[in-house]
Amino acid sequence: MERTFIMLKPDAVQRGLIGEIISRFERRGLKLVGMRFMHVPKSLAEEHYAVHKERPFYNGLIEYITSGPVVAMVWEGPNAIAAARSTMGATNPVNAAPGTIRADFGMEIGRNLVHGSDGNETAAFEIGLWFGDETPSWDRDTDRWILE
Ligand code: IDP
Ligand code: MG
Repeated sequence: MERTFIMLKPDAVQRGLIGEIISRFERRGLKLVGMRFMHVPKSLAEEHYAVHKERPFYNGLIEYITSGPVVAMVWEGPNAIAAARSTMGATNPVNAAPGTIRADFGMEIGRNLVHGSDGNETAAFEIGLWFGDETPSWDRDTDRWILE
């Protein structure tokens, strides 16, 4: 089983798309194991996006992520990282496949609605950073109809 960190960014919250976006992960079969609605302190945003520190878009990215509340989540499933990223679509909405979150709701890379961990190491780092060990395991009764 794999876990991934997913965040609905401030544009998703402001546009009233929380339920719409969460339902896409939920109905696919990923299992929710952590959830927080919160304003992101600047220090947390900077740690989360530390890998992008030297990029020209970094300051704008920190401003964007701290500009309003977000929904931070952890989702679990086999290949959860790749499954979540394919549901999200490419980083730039203009290149995202139709039917993905970023294509269906986004126009520009700087307002792409959702974050998802991009690998095992980043998932572990991000889950620890945002949730510590507060991600409960639970048995889902429908698992046998979703997972072989
Ligand atoms: P990802 O979110 O698909 O993993 P990354 O390359 O890790 O994409 O970039 C992190 C975030 O930084 C993007 O989701 C987007 O919000 C922002 N970003 C990336 N490139 C640009 C850019 O060229 N202009 C503005 N924002 C950008
Ligand atoms: Mg990334």
